[in-house]
Amino acid sequence: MNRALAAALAALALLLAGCAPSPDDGVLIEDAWVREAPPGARALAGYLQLRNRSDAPLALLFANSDAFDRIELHQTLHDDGRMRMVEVDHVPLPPGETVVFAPGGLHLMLFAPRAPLQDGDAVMIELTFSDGTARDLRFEVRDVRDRR
Ligand SMILES: [Cu+2]
Repeated sequence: MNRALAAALAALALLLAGCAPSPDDGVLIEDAWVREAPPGARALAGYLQLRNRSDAPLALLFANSDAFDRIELHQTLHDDGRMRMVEVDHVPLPPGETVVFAPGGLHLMLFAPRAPLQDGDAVMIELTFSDGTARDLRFEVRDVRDRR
C-alpha cells in the first residue's frame, strides 16, 4: 500500500472513531474491587487495572464517589523496609500499556465510607481521565483474608 493511501486510511479511521465514540475506546478497565476493612475503618483501598488502548498517552486524574467522603490517588513507597503512602496528582497511562493498582502499590484511597461495606457489597466510583471522559464503575467489595 502506498504511503499516502495508508495515511488517508488512518485519518479516515480516526475520523470514524471520532464520529462514533464508545465508552470503551480509550481505557479498558478490569478487575475493580475494594478491600474489605474492619468495621469503623476510616479508609479503604480500591484496586483495578487500566489498559490504555489508544495511541496517545492518557492519565487518570480523579476519582469520586457518593459512597465516600473523599478519594485520593495513592502510591505505596517502600523505604528501608518501611511502607508509606503518598498522594499522586495523577496516574500516567502510557499508550498500549496496562497500569495495575494492587495491594502494596497504586491504589484509590477511599476516605470515610458513608455506610459499612462488607464482602459481596458493591460501590460505584467515577473515574475521570485526561481526555475529558468520565466512567462510572462498579467496584466489588472483597474480603481477601480468606484467599491467602
Ligand atoms: Cu493510601
